Amino acid sequence: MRLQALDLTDIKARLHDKALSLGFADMGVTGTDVSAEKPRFDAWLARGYHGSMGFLAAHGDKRFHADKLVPDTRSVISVRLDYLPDTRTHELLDHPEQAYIARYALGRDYHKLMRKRLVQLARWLEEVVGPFGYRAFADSAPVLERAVARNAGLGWVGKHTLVLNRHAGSWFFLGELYTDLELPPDPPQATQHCGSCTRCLDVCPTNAFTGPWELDARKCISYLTIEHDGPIPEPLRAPMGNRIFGCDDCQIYCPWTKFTPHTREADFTPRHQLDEADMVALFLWDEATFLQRTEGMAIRRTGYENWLRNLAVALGNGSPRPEALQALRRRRPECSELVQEHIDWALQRLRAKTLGTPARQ
Ligand code: B12
Ligand code: SF4
Ligand code: SF4
Repeated sequence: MRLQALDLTDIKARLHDKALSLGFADMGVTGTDVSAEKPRFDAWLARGYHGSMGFLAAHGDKRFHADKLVPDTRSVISVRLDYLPDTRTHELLDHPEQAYIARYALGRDYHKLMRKRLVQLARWLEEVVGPFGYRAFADSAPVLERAVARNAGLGWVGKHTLVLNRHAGSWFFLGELYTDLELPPDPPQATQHCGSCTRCLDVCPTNAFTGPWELDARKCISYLTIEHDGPIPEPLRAPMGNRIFGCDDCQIYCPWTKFTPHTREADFTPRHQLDEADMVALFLWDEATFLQRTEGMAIRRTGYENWLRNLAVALGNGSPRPEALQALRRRRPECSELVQEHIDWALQRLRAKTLGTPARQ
């Protein structure tokens, strides 16, 4: 069907309303070309900042041209979905006996929910314009989601590299619909409102930023606790504190996150009180409990061994309370070599704290 430009402007406005009624916080439209990002992206890869995330180095040029990933794509619809539940954030970081899990991961895994919603949006559009080609993505394909969102006018890329805007901060997920419809594009977000602020760079516990807008992912706690298998480099263990899955510090202390509304998605409500969980209790979960309690959640993807590894580090960063020492000693014999090494590191630190001697980092 050939639609007139005027119709498409009207349809886009109705599509925007529909997106909001489906629970998205905002929607914008952009074209297929993000090749302006290629030199920056390639330089980032060349420095090895992606660590073991080989998927970022794969897929050739598909990331920079939407129509190379999905042939015939003419417009990209970009959406954002607020996820911050009504829970504590920075307050928890001062309680080493409690585990800090990134606030995005406390409820249902967002990937499926986002894609399902995007397909609902596409089906609505199909009812209006007739059959058209589309594909829905949310963190599931070689898409430069942040550059796409900025180009679609949803916000600016902050110095912490996340997309944020003045009404919501950055506590939202991004998703896209690639379509073969030629929808009128929105103006890109031209101004960024970070100004002279550098708070995100200053508060990062592991100093993972090499400068504004550039992150060495290998040092980021999110990478270390979720994406990285194997031992956590020793110098980065102490700064991890009680963060056992992901990290939010660069968002928590950003002045724009003062304006973040709490999510309206019931699916993002924290499960099993994981927003305030006791570290020792989590460490004592056996594998069956881990699998059962994390079913349908992003946390499950890190795997049980990495879960225990992360908890061992966080226990070592806590106080030498008897329950922590006992739990570490009790579980040690049944753990893998990798986890045992992290338990030994933790026990050594806790012993040093008991004796008041400096611990090795
Ligand atoms: C790999 C990845 C990670 C890695 C690397 C992060 C990174 N900064 O690259 C790790 C595991 C560390 C990570 C962590 C997190 N992630 Co992540 N991650 C991704 C993923 C899969 C790819 C990102 C990527 O391509 N990185 C490579 C770098 C080089 O690209 P880039 O930062 O996008 O930058 C490009 C452009 O934006 C542009 N650019 C960037 N800055 C600037 C500045 C200027 C001035 C200009 C002109 C251009 C420009 O140039 C770059 C090169 O092309 C995306 C999903 C996706 N497909 O996009 C989610 C994604 C970025 N992650 C997300 C989230 C929520 C997180 C965490 C908050 C999770 C947590 N709480 O633990 C943290 C935040 C850490 C941080 N400060 O980035 C969300 C971000 C949503 C948002 N509001 O922006 C995404 C979009 C997933 C989603 N669908 O919602 N993540
Ligand atoms: S998520 Fe945490 S570790 Fe990663 S860049 Fe942000 S503050 Fe640093
Ligand atoms: S903390 Fe400051 S520099 Fe960082 S993203 Fe927020 S406003 Fe920008």
